[in-house]
Formats: sequence, structure tokens, C-alpha cells
Amino acid sequence: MAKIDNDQIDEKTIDKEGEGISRRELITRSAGLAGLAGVAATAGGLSLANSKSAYAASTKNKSHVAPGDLDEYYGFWSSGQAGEVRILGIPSMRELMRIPVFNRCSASGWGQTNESIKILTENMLPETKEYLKDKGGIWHNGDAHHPHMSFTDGTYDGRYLFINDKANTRVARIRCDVMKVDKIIEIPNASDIHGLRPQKFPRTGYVFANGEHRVPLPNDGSILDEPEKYHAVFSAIDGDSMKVAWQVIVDGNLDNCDADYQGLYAVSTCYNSENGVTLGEMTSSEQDWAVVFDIKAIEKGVKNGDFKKMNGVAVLDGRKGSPYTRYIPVSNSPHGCNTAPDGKHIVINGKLSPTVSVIDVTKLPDLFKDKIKPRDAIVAEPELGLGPLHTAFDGKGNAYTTLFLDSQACKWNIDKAIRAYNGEKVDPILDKIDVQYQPGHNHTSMGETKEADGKWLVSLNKFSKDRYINVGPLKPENEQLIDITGDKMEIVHDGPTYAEPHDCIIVRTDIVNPAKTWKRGDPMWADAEAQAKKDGINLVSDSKVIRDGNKVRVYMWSIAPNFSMPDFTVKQGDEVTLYVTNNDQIEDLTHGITIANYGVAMEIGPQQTSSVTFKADRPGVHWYYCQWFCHALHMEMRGRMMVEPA
Ligand code: K7E
Ligand code: CUA
Repeated sequence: MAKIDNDQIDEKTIDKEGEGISRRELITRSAGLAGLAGVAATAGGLSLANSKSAYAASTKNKSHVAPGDLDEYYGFWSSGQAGEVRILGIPSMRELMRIPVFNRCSASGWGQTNESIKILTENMLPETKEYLKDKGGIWHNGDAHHPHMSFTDGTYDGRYLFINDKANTRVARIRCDVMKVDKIIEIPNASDIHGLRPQKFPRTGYVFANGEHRVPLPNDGSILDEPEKYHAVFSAIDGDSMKVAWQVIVDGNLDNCDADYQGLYAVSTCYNSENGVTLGEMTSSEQDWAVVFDIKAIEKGVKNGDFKKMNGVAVLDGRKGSPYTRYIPVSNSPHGCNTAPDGKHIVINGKLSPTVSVIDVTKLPDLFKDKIKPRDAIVAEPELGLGPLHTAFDGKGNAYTTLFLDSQACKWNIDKAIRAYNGEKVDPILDKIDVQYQPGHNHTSMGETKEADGKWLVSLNKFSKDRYINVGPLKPENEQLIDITGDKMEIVHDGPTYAEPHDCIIVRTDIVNPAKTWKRGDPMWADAEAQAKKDGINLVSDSKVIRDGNKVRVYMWSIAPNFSMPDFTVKQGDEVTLYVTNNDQIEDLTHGITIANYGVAMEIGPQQTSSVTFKADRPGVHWYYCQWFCHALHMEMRGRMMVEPA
């Protein structure tokens, strides 16, 4: 058996669907591994079995995931200025999926479908709505930095992912059952959300989000060039309701943040203690801070009414001297903020200083009681190298810090660093490895949870520098997979990426259990369901054009390779809403609908309803067709929209 016939597999999959057999199982069962090995042998002259064992022998930690094999971890990647989230398999580093979030997506229609526009606009501030009124009504860009999963009891729970948008001051939530965004909120009173971390304990709970840039409050033009009146704001978002629970005004600029494992404190790195507005002013003093937020005290303050209500949110004053915060001096311009899985230590990364500062969270109660001085909360400050930006952990007491300027990953031991700080002659640095090139974030498998397992480290490098064939002036960035099971770190894989591998998390596959198809009645298309009900339409079985003045609603469904309607007619100038329900029940059988020369396109997953509204302002015959390859007769899956001239 030298060749696997895809059509055959599809047919069998369809036949066996009732028995719940997936296409994957079918390949293994019916074609057999011998068949797959045969393909590999024909293609590469190397049998699958041989290549597998060769890789297994060459690395301690098996990084090669052979064709047909599955990954051990999900990697959730932010994409920086591309505005989306990407799902990778780890350790293969294969990109498996993209989730449009703050960007516009040509394939799925994110930013165009009614379902996505609702999510993109429903929690937009009125002044932003007003600003975007004649600009299409939505933002078309975003800057997505920090993807983090919801926690229960100190580890990932597989419910949601949260991610910030630095560009347009938003936070989005992704449902992990369908891997689509279900909420996007614009954060009032803050500017440019940067650091973001969910509460780890008892659960998420709060999602902490840093407003990075200082702006006047309100930022309506009444205050302009008076920087002393600007503020940065720390927000706690309720991860269940996606409403801002409370905010705290701070001194300086907020950068990154993290939460403890006790549910008591959150910590943010805070640069620009000078409150300057130019680079020179912002970096002039020797020291900046780590700001500690006392969550219980803040909640009490909210209860007692010790706040100003701004844009409907309780805003507390957490500037220096406030009972809600403490400012721990650390070296100038700290950047990353990472809580260790030991539940005790939080690492503040120096950036402009070669050191990282280790905070002991058990000292924080005394700090808030003013029994100790702020610096006494620091228990270690090892010098690691130039440009420490972010730190990851292996759950065995070791930390891995990216050195941006040195282009290295540095492995060091927390306990040894504490002993060295106490005067013992011990070197906390265990190993350094060159990465390619200038790393920003890094992340270890399960590394920000109490279940950190010390298997993989990913280094997210801002430059690929000579690592790949030249693709023109814009180069890919580079992420490297590092095996950390041994004493020495070992780079086992390079992966080029498009802008920008900003940050990621690595989650065990048993924690994430996405659905295989949509389920009817999903809240994603509740509005379509409600409108259909009003129109007396059953979305899964009716095909109908309903005219309501110059508003026209077209309902159709699809089963590969057919749309239930071969054509429909509207008048020039009509506002058309097109509802399409994909009645296919087979996993992987996504359809789409594109209206040619109308700029309309959307994804319709199995059992999903999608809708889009547009103005039929171009007379003539316009074919609509399915743009998701779904069947041997996919090309024929189409129909005509006829627009009568006015
Ligand atoms: Cu996570 Cu650049 Cu947004 Cu560090 S920040 S690199
Ligand atoms: Cu349906 Cu292609």
C-alpha cells in the first residue's frame, strides 16, 4: 500500500461518524502504520520508524514529532503587532491554528461578521465608538503581547485565555472550548494595556492588567503638556463577567505584572519613577520600583467607598504613601515580573541593570504593616548578564532568564542566589546558552503554574540574524526550543515567525479539551437565533429571503457541496443580512461563503451559524462561493446573488 487515497478516507470518516471514529483513528486503523511508513519511504528515502528512533537517540527529551504523531503540549502564542493568537504544538513547534483577536481576518471574516463585530464593539467606550463612527466602527489593528490561561488552584484550568492589546487599550478573552474570542473590553481610565496576568489562586478571578502609559484623567484635552498631572492605572478585571472590578492609580509607568500563589498580592514592574515624558527624563534616576498591590486591602477600600468613580469604575489612589500599595526600589527600568512555582518568590528583571531582584512574598504582610523596609522584601539580587528581560522556571528551584543584550539564556538557581545575597561564596549561575538573537520573553512548559515540569524552554528572539535564507528587508523573528531536562541547556529546534513572537505559554494537552465541532445553540450566534425566531425561521432547515422594507434577511444552510439556495435576488441599495448554517456534522468540515467582488467572506464551521450584513450597492450577478476546501465538488459549491438595479 504505497498511497493513501484522501477521498477514500473522507468517505469512510463520513460513514463512521455515527460511531465517533475520527479521521485520525481511521488513518491509523484502515491504512495502517505500514502504509504511512511506505509514504515516508517513497518521499524521503527514509522509513518513519528509523527517523523516529534516530531522533529519540539524539536528544534526551524527544523533540521530533514524526508525521502522524501528536504533540505533548499546546503552545499559545501572542503575535505582537499582528494582533492575533497562534496555537503551536510543542515540542514540534508546528503552527496549528490562528485565532483572530484584535486583527481583521480575511479567511474567517473576523471583524466583518455580525458575531465578531458584536464582540469587537459591545464593550467599547462611547468616545471610542464616536471616534470610529466614520472609520468602519471597529479597530483594525492591535498589539497583542501577553496570552495567559485562566487558573484554578495555582494551575491552568483550560477555560479561557486572556490577552492584552497595547495599541488600543483592550483585553480579550478566548473560549478554549472553541478557540474563539467571546469578549473584548476596552479599559477605561487607562492607556495602553501592557502587562497582563490572571490571578492564580484560588482561581481567575481577577485578570490584572497594567495601563502602561501615563495620561491625563480624563484624557479629553483639558490637560495637555502638564506631565505632572498624568497617571498610570492598574486594573483588576473580573475574568468571569469581563467587567473592570476596580482600578488603582500609581506613580510611574506600569510594565509587566504577576500574581502570587496565595491570592493576596499582585506585583508590577514600574519604570519612570521620575514621571518624565522623554527618554532622558524617564531613565535619569538610579532606581525604579516593583509595586505591590494588596488585594484584600483594595477590596476593603472599595467596600468602604474610598475611591473616585470614573467612567463607572471605582478608582483608588495607590500612589506612594497609600495603604493599598508598597513601592519596592529596584534597579532602573525593570521589565519582566515572574512568580516562581515555589509559591514564594517573584523575580523582577533588571533590563537596564544586569541583575534580577527576588521578592519573597512571605515578607509582604510585614511590609504592609511597615514592620520592614521595602528593600527588606528582596532576598536575592544575582547579576546574570546584560539585559535581563523575562524569567521562566522549571519547578526544580531553577530559573531561566533571557539576556537581551548578551543574546543568551541564563540558567540560575534561586536558593543559591539567596545564599549568595546573604554573603555565602556561591555562584548561582548554572549554565548559559547562546540564542539567536536578542531574546525578549521566554517560557517553560507549565512554567507559570505550580505544575512546572522542567522539560522545555522556548526562547522568543526578536531577531533571526543569519539563521534563515534571506527573504528581503523584513526578516522573520526566531523562536528556539531548548531542552532543559539535563544540566546543560540544549537548543533542539529553530522556528521562524512572522511579527511577532512576543510571548507564549506552554500547556499540557490533557488540560485543554476543545470541542470537535460547534454545538447548536452556542451563544456566539444568539442574535441570529433570536432574529430567526422573530422571522419564523429554523436556521438548520429553512431557506428563505425575508424582506423588511429595504432590509433583506437571507437564510440558508449548507451541506457539502451545496448551499441550500442556488440563488437569491435583492434590490440595489438593500441592506442584506446573510445567515448561513453549516449542517455538516463531520469534524473538520468547515465551509465558508464569499461574495465575489463584494468584499464579503466568512467562515462557517461544522454546526455553526455565521452572519454578515452588507449593502447591496453593486447591481449585477455576483457569485457566492465556498472558500474553504470541503469536498471534491467544492468548486461547484456556489450560487448567484442577483442585484436588481435601482
Ligand atoms: Cu512582555 Cu516587550 Cu510587552 Cu518583554 S514585554 S520583551
Ligand atoms: Cu464548502 Cu468548500
